[in-house]
Amino acid sequence: MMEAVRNLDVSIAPSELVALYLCRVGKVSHAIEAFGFDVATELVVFAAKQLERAAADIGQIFHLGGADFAVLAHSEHLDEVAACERLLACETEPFQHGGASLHLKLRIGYAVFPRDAVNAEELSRFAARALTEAIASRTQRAIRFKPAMVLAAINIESIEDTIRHALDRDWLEAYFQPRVDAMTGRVTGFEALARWRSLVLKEHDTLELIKIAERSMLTTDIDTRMLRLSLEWVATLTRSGADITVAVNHSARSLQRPDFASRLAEMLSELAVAPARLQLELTETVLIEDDAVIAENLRALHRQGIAILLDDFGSGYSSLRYLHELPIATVKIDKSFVSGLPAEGGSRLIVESTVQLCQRLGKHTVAEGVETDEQWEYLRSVGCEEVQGYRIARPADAETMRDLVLHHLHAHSGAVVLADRLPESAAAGNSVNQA
Ligand code: G
Ligand code: MN
Repeated sequence: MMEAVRNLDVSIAPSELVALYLCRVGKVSHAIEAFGFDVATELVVFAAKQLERAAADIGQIFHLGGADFAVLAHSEHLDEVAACERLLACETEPFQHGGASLHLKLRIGYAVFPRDAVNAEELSRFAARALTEAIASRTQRAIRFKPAMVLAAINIESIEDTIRHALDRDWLEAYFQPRVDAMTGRVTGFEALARWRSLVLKEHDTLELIKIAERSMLTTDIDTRMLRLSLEWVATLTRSGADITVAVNHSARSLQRPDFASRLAEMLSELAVAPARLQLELTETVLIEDDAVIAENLRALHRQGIAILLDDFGSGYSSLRYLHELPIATVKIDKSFVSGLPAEGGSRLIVESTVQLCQRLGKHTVAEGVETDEQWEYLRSVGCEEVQGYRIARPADAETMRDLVLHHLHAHSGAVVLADRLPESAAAGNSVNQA
């Protein structure tokens, strides 16, 4: 029978060409659940025999434990693709048990010395990394290691550390970007956007960082920090007489905390900010989590008078049922639909039907990523109530945006009107087309 794992402590001569194939037999846990441990063990033994036969003219085979096997091939003339095919061919013969037959499901990750790895230790680590990819893949059953796989893995951990470090040092900054009434240019609210002072983090795409932070619950810390910065900002401006609101992005993770709404209420009273000054932006993923705690938190926020904006609408799995059932005041149409306006027929169709749907559901619509006059005018003509984007104002740091607000503040009404930013036709008093 094959050797055990400790013998896989391979020594490689520098001149050699060595391939290490790690092979996982799938469906073993399925077999345990369906037939019990004994049958699952039989399945593994069956797979071992099949693999041993297939590996005979490829190299040495080892059982690594559980459902994992390794084939080590020392050869000058190695065809890795053919070797994988031969191993995968074991799937054709089914495992028989009491009249039921089960086809093996194999996944292979492999790496080659010296092209992929510089020593034996790297070779086994990198092959294992490739196996993880193969197990996750829907389309490929055998995957060769690529350097990008470890780069991604290393980065994720060091990025998590960097985010923690940056939070500890107050390197998270809130930028603000206004949304305005599409007709009048009156500021309807600001969106708070996270920006990092850390040079390393600046290199990374914000969305990518949030995804990484989401894996480790760091998003809740980021959300809380952004919330505080935003409320402090809005409190200062409110004291100067500005009638404004601020919308803070929140991840599903934050909304999953049962005490979320009560902690939020505490922060509002601590900073003396009226709940109506705060809005929360949530992405569709928050809704598709279909989580009772999230739904309850959303209702509690609604009762407190905090409006919910649904972000990036249309970019993911828009669930119309939740849009209808949950207290969502405003829908933000994703900028990917705005960028093609007004020329692109598909975008027009989506934007117009979203606006109509929202009107019938009694919700406001905001278009994000508005960069041109044409986009703005088109959106206005189809009844989209608010616009946000570079055309109106780029996101800016707290101080810059505060100055802009104070500059455009109507002292007696508290309204902030960016009339000087309206498209020419609107500023000249041309009124809306009938949609
Ligand atoms: O997903 P969300 O809507 O929160 O994304 C906001 C992001 O979009 C921010 O990073 C912001 O800087 C960016 N953004 C804001 N306005 C525009 C715009 O007009 N065009 C583009 N391309 N990006 C924008
Ligand atoms: Mn947003």
